[in-house]
Amino acid sequence: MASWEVLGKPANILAMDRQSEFHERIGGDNLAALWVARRGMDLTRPASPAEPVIWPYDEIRCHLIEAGDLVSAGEAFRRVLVLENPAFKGRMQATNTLYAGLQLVLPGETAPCHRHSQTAIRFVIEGAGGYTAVDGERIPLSRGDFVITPNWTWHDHGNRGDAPVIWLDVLDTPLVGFLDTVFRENYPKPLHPIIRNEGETRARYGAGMIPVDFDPSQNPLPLTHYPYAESRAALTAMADSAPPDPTHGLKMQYTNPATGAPATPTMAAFLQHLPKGFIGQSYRSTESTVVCVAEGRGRSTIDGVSLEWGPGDVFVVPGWLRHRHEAEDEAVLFSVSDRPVQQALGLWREERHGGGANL
Ligand code: GTQ
Repeated sequence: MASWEVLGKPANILAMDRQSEFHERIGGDNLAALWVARRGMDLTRPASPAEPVIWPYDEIRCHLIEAGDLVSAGEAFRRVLVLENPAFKGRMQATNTLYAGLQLVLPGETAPCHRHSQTAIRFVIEGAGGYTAVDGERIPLSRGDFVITPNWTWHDHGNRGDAPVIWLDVLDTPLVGFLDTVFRENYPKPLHPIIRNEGETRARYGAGMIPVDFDPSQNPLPLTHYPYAESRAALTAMADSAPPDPTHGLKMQYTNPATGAPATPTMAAFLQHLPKGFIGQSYRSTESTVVCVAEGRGRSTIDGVSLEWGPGDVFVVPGWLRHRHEAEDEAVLFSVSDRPVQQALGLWREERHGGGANL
């Protein structure tokens, strides 16, 4: 550069030129200048790139049934339509930490056995006669049932009924991937042999008792099946006996019966009752959440975006965005979030705002 050009520039522009030249040059040595890299960033609060987004069940179901014509569960391994947040196009993420998908198993089909280091949560949206087999025990699935596939357990699925079975899968895949801890293995045969009676695990761990010498370190997630009939009956009884929380309605967390901890180490699951006509107060917390509508119709407003929902719809509430729920009819929401990870690390925060319409 000729010296008169340099001399013709104001001093601050010159300094900027030198800084960016410096920044570029040190980049070659795998270095970055913190004061340049952070320029203009708001570091005072989380800013999730995830968008509030809804997948209407009628639409996804249509595509899923079409997929049922195109590919068998055996061929596909898992016949799943992935719910991809537009903010994470091509990355199979509903939120920064959670994967979500809708899985279809047709009558008579089975989906082959495998295991992986991700934990899976399933919530049954439609159909009877479906089952998942976890480490050789078949768990029969009805609508609204919540079932866990703990990480590194063998699992295959099937449908013994005469109608399609559809459920929501939520896995901690993005988180486990971020930590570079992904392992996966196929079982040498299509199905794991049945080595336990149906209902055995629920009998042992689901009746408010625990074997006398139970050691949680040997069996960190003893209970894997939470039938809707029981969870819904509990919500009904409580909703009849106590006023709803102004923000959440009546929100209950599924727990590990042996420890009282959240349902899984990485993902918490919740069932929430909103009375007819409920208008929730606005709220935010740092966790990111996938919600599936079990019953009723209503609307959630998330960071000013209004999402109308009905049965089977799935939507995302990204972390730290103000939101509130409104129920037209009596409604029940099932949801999964990454709260246990944030709480274990001392990072979880929440903020209540008060006022029904202050978004
Ligand atoms: O059912 O095992 O949606 O492994 C994604 C990965 C379901 C499953 C998914 C999986 C499964």
